[in-house]
Amino acid sequence: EKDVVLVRREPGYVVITLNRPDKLNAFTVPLHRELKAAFDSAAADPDCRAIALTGAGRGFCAGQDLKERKLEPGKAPDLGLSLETYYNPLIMAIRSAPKPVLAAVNGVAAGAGANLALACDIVIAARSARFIQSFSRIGLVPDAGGSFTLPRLIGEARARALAILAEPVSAGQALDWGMIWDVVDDDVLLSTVETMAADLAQRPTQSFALMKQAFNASAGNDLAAQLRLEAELQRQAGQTEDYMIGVEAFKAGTKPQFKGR
Ligand code: T3D
Repeated sequence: EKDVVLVRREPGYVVITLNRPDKLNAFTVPLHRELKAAFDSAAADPDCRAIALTGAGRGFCAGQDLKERKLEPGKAPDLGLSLETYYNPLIMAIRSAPKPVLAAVNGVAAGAGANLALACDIVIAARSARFIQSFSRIGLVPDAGGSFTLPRLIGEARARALAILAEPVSAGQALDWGMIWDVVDDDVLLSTVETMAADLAQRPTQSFALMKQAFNASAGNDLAAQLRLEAELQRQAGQTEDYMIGVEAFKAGTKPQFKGR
């Protein structure tokens, strides 16, 4: 298979497309490798100030490619190793990328594919998309951060039931539950997300990088620790060029021309 991940550079942002449409963009080792490389390069590129993630064809991502798992009696594969090697570093990279990551969920998002989307900062789904915590259908547990993100996004009751029942959640239901940011008609999904990415690319990227640190840490902090962290991050934000630009523009009544630093 060739080009299982496509990268399109646009002014200010990058669109990364999972590209195994016939397999609903299920994860194979080559897909993992190409995706991580594409993501890391976009995350490190100062000219890229937002990253959009989407899928080719009718699916967003169907999670692990189950046909890649050759099962022999008495020789279980080490799935923990698969998570440690591929899934966990990818999720950490999305969460720690110093810029907003947008998921354009164009169709079904199942298993690790659903949780890949939920790890992103802003999730916009096509009306026809659905999210499935399909793990229990094959005897597994939620991974790719799902047991972390889901209860925080939609609460324990819904998170636990979704994981146990493995029932699909429509884009509309996901929106009602606060699992995602927005739902749009299928034909305008990518243009909507790209318009947002282009807009974010004009905004103060450092403030996004720092606030991601704050949100990432808040799950494990008590209030006092989080307030200390906010003070530290605000100290850093206050030293950026964009803070000066923002305040000066406010005082002058003009539109700020942020530089992303
Ligand atoms: O192993 C580890 O490393 C541990 C990590 C695990 C992480 C995980 O993600 S575990 C969960 C794995 N994913 C699933 O269990 C989902 C499996 N797929 C489905 O349940 C269904 O395909 C969907 C509900 C996602 C979509 O259903 P539908 O009816 O719209 O499409 P389909 O006909 O089932 O799929 C279309 C094609 O994609 C089909 O191929 P074919 O027959 O046309 O050649 C199907 O086999 C293929 N496909 C879909 N999902 C996967 C897949 N092939 C391999 N692996 C898949 N996960």
